[in-house]
Amino acid sequence: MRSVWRNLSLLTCDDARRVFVDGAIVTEGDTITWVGAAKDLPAGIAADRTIELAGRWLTPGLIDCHTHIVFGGQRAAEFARRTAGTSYADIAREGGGILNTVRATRAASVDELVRRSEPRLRALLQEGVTTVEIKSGYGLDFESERRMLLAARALAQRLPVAVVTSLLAAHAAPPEFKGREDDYIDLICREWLPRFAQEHGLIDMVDAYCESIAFSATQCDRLFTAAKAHGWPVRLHAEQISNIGGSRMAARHGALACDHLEYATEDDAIALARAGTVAVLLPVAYYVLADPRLPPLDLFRTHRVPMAVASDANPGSAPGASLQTAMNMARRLFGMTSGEVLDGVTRNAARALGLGDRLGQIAPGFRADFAAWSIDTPDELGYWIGFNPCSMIVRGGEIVLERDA
Ligand code: DI6
Ligand code: FE
Repeated sequence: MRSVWRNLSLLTCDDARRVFVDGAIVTEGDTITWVGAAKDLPAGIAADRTIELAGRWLTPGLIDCHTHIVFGGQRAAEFARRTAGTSYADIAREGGGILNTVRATRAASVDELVRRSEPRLRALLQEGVTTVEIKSGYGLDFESERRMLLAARALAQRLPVAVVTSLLAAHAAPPEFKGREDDYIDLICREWLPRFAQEHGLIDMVDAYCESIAFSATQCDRLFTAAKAHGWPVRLHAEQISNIGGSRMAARHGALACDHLEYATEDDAIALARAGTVAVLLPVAYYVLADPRLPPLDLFRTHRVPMAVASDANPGSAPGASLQTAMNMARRLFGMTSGEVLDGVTRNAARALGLGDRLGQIAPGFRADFAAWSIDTPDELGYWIGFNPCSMIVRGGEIVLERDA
């Protein structure tokens, strides 16, 4: 089916960041075949259908490249303690925090996890998100991690969103391994990875939490070596509340992404740039944890580290599920421009998932995933708070959602 999309303005997010105020797109099935100014549409193009967008702005479908939306329970009581002054790290050391969510997640079946998580995924979809990364990491035993990943895959069957999964078994040491982090990493490497590898298509990449309250760079290094031996790309939560060398280690592994990075240094930025690793910025977690330190945006700019922005949706440091909130916070709290933020939720987010040659740009050969916006100017992306101007979502060349905006 050949479709012509017209009467629209276009932010392509392609390599030249082209903008067409009166633009047009041609798609064949699920793929974009032509993009340009409406006046340049090839004459005599035999379209099966023409879709008129009433002057709306079109961007690539947004990509939320870092979420933890599959989990059981909630942590509102901890939020109350944190707003009263107890730190995130102190609660984690007491056995709360991530381990609190682990208890609720272990108690949930796949169906329950899907039921609890589906509204969160729907909220992201309505904001224009067509691809979302979902991590495990609240199971911390083989079967519970597997249930989380099965729930993530099941969600992709229920809603028109592409799901990319990350195994985050190295999120925290489970209670059974308290103080025996090395043994836990060995177990993941020796037993879990080979078992997951047999279940083709369950895991797309391997992630870890490299932090003083979680795993050391050496432990994450071991995990990455094992993961890569099975052919999985790797990425890392690094330098969120301290700097223990995670991002440099990840860069040595050619990691797709390094996430958080509040405590990254200039050497870290140089290493990430050389490796082509995407810096994934998570302003909602920065805001919720009332972080004392900003990620070094100017160093990332100077050294040309590609930057993405994600929701980090999770029950602890980023409760909720809103990429648009993250986009607003990236502008207000991190001083990113609207263009940097848009790149961060499209082309660079795709790259953070290893999908940069097929997703995140409106360009020939890319998948026809679009979000249409009822806005006057692109500067409105990441401007509104708690108001959603997304009015149509197209996935693989088909309109999958329309809403008043
Ligand atoms: N960093 C985060 O921001 C989340 N995980 C991580 O490694 C927080 C997860 C949580 O608090 O439940
Ligand atoms: Fe996270």
